[in-house]
Amino acid sequence: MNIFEESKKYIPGGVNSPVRAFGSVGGEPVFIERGKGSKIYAVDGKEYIDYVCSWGPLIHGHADDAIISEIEKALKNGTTFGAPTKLELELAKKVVNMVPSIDMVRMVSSGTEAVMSAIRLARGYTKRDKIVKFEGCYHGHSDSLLVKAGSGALTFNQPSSPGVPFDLAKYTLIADYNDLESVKRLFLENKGEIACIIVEPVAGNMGVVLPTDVFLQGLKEICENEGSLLIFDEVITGFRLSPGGAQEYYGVIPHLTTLGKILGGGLPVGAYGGKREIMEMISPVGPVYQAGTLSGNPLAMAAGLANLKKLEKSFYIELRKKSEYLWNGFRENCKSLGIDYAFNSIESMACMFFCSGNVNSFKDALRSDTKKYAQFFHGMLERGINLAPSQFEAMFVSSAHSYEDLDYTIKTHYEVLKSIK
Ligand code: KE4
Repeated sequence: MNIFEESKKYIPGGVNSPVRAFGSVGGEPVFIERGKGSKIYAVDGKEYIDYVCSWGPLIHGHADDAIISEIEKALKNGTTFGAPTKLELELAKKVVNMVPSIDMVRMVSSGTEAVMSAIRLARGYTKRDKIVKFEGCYHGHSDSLLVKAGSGALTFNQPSSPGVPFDLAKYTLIADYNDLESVKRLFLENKGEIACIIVEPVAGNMGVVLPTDVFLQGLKEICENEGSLLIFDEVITGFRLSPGGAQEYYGVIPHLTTLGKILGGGLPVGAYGGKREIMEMISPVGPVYQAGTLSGNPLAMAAGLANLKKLEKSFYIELRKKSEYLWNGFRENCKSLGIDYAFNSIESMACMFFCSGNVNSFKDALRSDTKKYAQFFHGMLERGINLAPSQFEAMFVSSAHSYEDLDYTIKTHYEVLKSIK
């Protein structure tokens, strides 16, 4: 019996997060033994150039020396105390210093926990229950965010998973990404009842979809006019697009921001933060409750600090050069093969959709031929390139990717596209 078969006996689907099971691309997942730099190595020793980067955290690549040594240093003092430490203060100060919207920040242990807490805070602060999210955006698996647009006949939206109470789902309103009119309609229909809008400022869970020039600022203005809070879910874009994430990149400052992934340098960390007046509603200062046994634990704080300390402006200039080199290589390949697949990229994150035309919305993204993507995915994997096992994800470049890696990837991208044309 192979590892995957055995894992399926003890772990649902053999994985601890569904997307890893290769459900949407078919085949069996590769079990990884170790990683270093831009590479990961399977249990059978096979080497892959990795563009999943653990779904975003590893902007410096796998087992970065500086991050490992800071974790080792912290480890010698113990793993967790359940009491405040200086490391938490240092990382909090670093986040406040880097992220424009954040005066105060609370550490948690995942992006889901950060979003769940930020939603509760927005509801507590505004004394309103309804929230607005966008179809195609993913914000982790807390109940209020596992909601999908109800079919026409239904008055209310529906849970997108069993186990989410129908009565809870009706407080989650669904708008269309990049469509301000769809948001305005919801505010008209739910006057004075909406606590917040939560949005991925660059969508990374429907593939990569960029905001239009007016979208983010438009959301901010709606929230300001309606007394609601704008939450940027920057679990992916935070520290990815610039030191201050998408809000610095686009110059639109939300009321609250959720963070994760890069913040933890590869260890479990999430965070939410924002204006002091709002954050002081959080226990023990204010009445909105939130807590966590391992929140701010020293190992994760040490990893996060080591990660963020290397994120100077010059880092992004270098990373952008490498990323654009790869994205241009992909675009050239499509041109010379006479293929007009949509390709969305921003800085070091991108997605190629297996459909023609532009992809500026979730509806556009759904036009993609996911079977073709599956063929492409396996073609690249066979040739030693690890991409997300789903069309509706992003690929990431890290500072550890060499130009040799990028050249090999561009060459292989051409070969695989040609073979499945
Ligand atoms: P976690 O709870 O998985 O740390 O974060 C949830 C989350 C919140 N917000 C955004 C914008 C996110 O992208 C995520 C999680 N991202 C997915 C991949 N797109 C994680 C991979 C997985 O689910 O295994």
